[in-house]
Amino acid sequence: RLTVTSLFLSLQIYAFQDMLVAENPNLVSKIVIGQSYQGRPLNVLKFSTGGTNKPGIWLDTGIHSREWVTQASGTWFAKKIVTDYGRDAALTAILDKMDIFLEIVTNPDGYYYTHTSNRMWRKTRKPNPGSSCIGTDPNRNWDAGFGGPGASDSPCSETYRGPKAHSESEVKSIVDFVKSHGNLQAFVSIHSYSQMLLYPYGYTRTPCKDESELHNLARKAITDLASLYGTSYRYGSIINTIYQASGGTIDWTYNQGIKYSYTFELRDTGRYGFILPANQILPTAKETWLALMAIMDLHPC
Ligand code: 0X9
Ligand code: ZN
Repeated sequence: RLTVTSLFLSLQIYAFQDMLVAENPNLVSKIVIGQSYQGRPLNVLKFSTGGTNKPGIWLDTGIHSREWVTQASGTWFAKKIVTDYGRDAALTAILDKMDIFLEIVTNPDGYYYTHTSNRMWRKTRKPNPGSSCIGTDPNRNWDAGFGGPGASDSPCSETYRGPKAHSESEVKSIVDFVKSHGNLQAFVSIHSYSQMLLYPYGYTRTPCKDESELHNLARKAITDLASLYGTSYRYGSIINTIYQASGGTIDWTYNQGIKYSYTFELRDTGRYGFILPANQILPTAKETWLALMAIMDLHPC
C-alpha cells in the first residue's frame, strides 16, 4: 500500500545520505553499486580523505530487513564519522589510511515491506517461480558452502538459500563491488539480535586459519563495547557460537582473502528481539561504535 507516510519512510534514509554528501563533499560520496529486485538503488556511502588505491573497510547494516536497530545504527555511524573526522584522533588516523564504505539499507525492498506490510519480513522480495512464497535469505545466498547444512532449499523457509549462489541482486552487487575494489582489509556485516560478535566459519567446523587473531580482536572489541553500558556480548566462530549457517556473507568475504571478516548481532538477547524499543537505538549505536573502532584500528597498512 503506497501511502504518503510509507513512501516518506522509504525515502528518509536515502534523503539523509544525499544530505550528508551535500554537506561534506570533501569527505563523503555516494556510490550506487546496483539496484534491488524492485528497482531501488543500492547506495554505499564512501568516506574518504582522498588518494587512490587506499585500503578499504566495509560495513553493512540491514541485510535482514526486520533488524531495524541495524539500519538506525548505520545511520548514526555515518553521522559519527563526519563529526569525528578531524576531531577524534583515532578515527582521523583510520580515515587518513583507509576508506570506509557503508551500505545502510542493504535490503531496501525488504525494508520497505517491513514498513508497509509485515514488520517481521527478513528476506529479499524476489518471487520464486513455482511457489507462492516470496524471497531468499540474503545471508544464505553467498558462494561459501552454498547449499550445505544450515540453509533451506524450500522457498517458503526463512532461511531459503535461493536458486543459486548470488542469485539475489542485493548480494551480487556486493560481490561485484568487493571483487572490483580488490583491497578491502575488513568486512563487517551487522545484524540483530543476540549480542554476539562472530567470525568465520558458519558452514564448516574447520577453524579458519586466522582463528586465534580474530578471537583476540573480538575479545578486545567486545570489552570496549561493554565499557560504555556494561552490555555483555558472546564471541567466537559462527558455527560454535550461534549455529551452523551456510552461504553466509562473511564466510564468503573471508574466503576472498578479507581477513577481518566479522558479523555482529546487536541488542538485545530476546526480551524485545527485532522490535527493540526506540530508546535503545542510541545506546546500541554508541556501544557498537566502540567495537567497530577496535576492529578498524588494529590494522594499519
Ligand atoms: O541466521 C542468521 O542469518 C544470523 N542471525 S539473524 O538472527 N540476524 O538472522 C546469524 C548467521 C551468522 N552469520 C553469518 N553466517 N554470516
Ligand atoms: Zn540477520
